Amino acid sequence: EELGERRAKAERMFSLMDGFLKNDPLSLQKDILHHVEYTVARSRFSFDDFEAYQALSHSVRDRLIERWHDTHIYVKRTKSKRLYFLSLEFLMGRSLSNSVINLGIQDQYAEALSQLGFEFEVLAEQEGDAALGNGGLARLSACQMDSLATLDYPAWGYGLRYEYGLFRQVIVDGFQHEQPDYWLNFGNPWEIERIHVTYEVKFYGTVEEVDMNGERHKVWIPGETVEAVAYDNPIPGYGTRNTINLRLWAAKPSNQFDLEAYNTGDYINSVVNRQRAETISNVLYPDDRSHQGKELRLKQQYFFVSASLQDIVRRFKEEHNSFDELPDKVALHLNDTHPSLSIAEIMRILVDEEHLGWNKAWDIVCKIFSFTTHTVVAGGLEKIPVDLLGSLLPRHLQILYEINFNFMEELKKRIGLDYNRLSRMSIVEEGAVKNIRMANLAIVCSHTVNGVSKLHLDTLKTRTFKDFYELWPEKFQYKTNGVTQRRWIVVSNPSLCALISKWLGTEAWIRNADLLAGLRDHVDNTDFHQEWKMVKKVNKMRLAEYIETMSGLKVSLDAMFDVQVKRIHEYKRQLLNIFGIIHRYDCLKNMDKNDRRKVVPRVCIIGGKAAPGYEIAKKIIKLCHAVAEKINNDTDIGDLLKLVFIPDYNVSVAELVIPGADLSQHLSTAGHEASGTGSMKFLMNGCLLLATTDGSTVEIIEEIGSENLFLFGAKVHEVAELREKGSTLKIPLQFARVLRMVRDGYFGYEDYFKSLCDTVEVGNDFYLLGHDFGSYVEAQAAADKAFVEPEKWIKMSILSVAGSGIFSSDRTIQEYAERTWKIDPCRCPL
Ligand code: F58
Repeated sequence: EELGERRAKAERMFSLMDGFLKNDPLSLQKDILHHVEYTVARSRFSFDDFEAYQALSHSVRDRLIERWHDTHIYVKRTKSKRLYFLSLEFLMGRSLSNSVINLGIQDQYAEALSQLGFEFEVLAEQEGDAALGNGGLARLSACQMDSLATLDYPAWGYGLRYEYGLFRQVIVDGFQHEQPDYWLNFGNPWEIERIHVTYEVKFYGTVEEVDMNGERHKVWIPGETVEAVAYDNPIPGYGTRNTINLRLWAAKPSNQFDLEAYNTGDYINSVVNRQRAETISNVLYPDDRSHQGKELRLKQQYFFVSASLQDIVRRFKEEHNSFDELPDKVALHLNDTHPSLSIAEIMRILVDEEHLGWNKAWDIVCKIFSFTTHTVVAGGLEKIPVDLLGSLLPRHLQILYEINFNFMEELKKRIGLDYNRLSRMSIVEEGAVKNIRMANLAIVCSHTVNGVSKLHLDTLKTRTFKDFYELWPEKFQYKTNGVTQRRWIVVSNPSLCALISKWLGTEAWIRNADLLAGLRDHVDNTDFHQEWKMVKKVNKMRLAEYIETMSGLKVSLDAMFDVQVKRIHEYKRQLLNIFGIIHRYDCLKNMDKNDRRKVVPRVCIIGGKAAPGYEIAKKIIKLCHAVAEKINNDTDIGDLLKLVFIPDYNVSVAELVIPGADLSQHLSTAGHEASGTGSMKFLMNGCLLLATTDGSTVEIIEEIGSENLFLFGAKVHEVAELREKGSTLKIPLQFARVLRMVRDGYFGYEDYFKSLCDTVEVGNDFYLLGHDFGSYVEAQAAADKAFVEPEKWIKMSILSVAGSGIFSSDRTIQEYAERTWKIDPCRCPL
């Protein structure tokens, strides 16, 4: 009887639903107008571009939700093993164009809008960036989510919904200033607030032992409770119905009242205190190096970990009866050490709440975690002071001590009483301040430890994690990073996308980037060359217009557009670039008219943010402006050399800058960039690279051949020895001359630049700018030479794109899925 009633109800619901939403232009128009009137609450007869964008994105969101529901139901029904990708940072950028393209309805939307008197591209510009991350690591997470969805993997991302994303960079008089990025000001149509998906997250308090059914159990009596609310962000795959979820947590005051405060009449204070809870997810830490020892940061980490694991365990228990099945059904990935508290938290859940024995719980936990590190230097690894951790998470500290005790016992059996090594490998660092070493924890518990490039894995094995590699060589792997061609070609470079599809005779490369290799067949075709050249020109025009609107500077399209965009960091050596530009300027000034005619004109473009507390990085930005001021106003030089700093570099700016670049620079001192992903985006856009043999460049060379890029600088194996030589190292005269110009105030601000100059002075030049300068200038000269042979340049450019297929994040994700997570695709049927 009950079944009959349920069936009748279901039939009625289906009859009320008009199937799926329709995607023909007329239906899209109706939907957009519906949202103008009822969601945005404007009159359908009068709405502006921003309101049109809002209505448009709501109509896209409706379509995402349909697929997202279907995917979720399907994965649940098939009981597939799921991957949970835990990351404190996701740099998603804009969503509109990407979603519409992945849904495969961009043409229909463009037509629908044009009939309403709007242009899709103009509306897309209305969207702000979701900048919930710092740099490479965070953008990598975003690319990987796109690939997980596209490849039909049953995966969810988990992260934090910061109310303030990465700061906006404003330049005043050449100095960087930071402004808050309150990105939710105008609403966020891409998220779905789940007011009923909430979990309590606890902090502080004490641990007590109690008797339960004749056994002793540890019970954590927390001192503060905060509520985590889920916000879901559908991530559509391309060429598939699969749409996965990125669940971001926001902190809200808990519903548990502080009764005492209320009863004693301290109502106002108690409400104010509750409000403090929200600060946990308020702001992204803007440091791309470390934020060690900060309580709020630790709170963020645990808040995120606790909410995510409660959610994951709840879902698991709904579908399965025994935790023995956990390793077959769940893979947890630690994107860097930031989510490593998950290890202690899941042990706490299994032992304290689910009452599994310690050994059984540990056995399960060691089968579910994998870990990727994005750092090179051991000094950059995350540590948490024991005192801080013990006060915020007393039970977790006990668990960490127990994990470490067991590990140390096992280690002694394996390596004997080598106390130096034992102390290096211990999860607890002894010393004046005791610390928990998060990387050691992650390695001990993970079944796989991943580097992000081939070279990076070598570094991990021989330096950063040498002790661990010798103990567990089988755990260590590398998965070279990748970027999604959907965002970095299809969305951001539509003309190149069309050209590639035309010459390959297929769009299949958008799902299978290996097919880009087919472009090699046309590398000598002059018609192809002509079209290739036109595409670059269109993109350069777009970039030139942007530069002019932003800075008022007119740049010549005949010049080589030479770009370095990334976070500002000493090891990334933007200073080497600026010194190179000063040298070029100096040479030009000393040339006669005839020689000047032979010079290749350049527009040098630099962009990137400096961490707010990173003084030297901020000075590099100022130097760039000071040099630009001098050069750009020198009428004697004219179009032969221009220098532009692009402020507030973010994903959207990257989408504009990268397609317009002729040459891009990747100058890290060898051995310092774990991988680098910017280079891959430039490569895919047919921009030639000028680079050191570092990070993933090693593999780029393998793919395209060293003759198709401009290499320079010390090799990884030479760096240590060069550093030892210190002040006896031979430095080119040109370098000394440029340094002197800056020191002597040729660009002004000599006092301000003094400490910056000191960092590269002979004997103090840790990143070896002086040593590498000579070969850098030669590589630049080689680039100039190639640029004046357009045929040659275009061939190199085509071969760059043709060799970029392996740097698709689809390949990275497939490797992770097969070798690490052991998950299978689960394609939602139409
Ligand atoms: C970057 N790391 C690496 N960290 O520097 C880069 O070589 C690599 O390509 C990329 O990861 C992806 O693997 C990076 O971006 C951060 O931003 C951290 C944020 C949190 C604090 C510590 C640095």
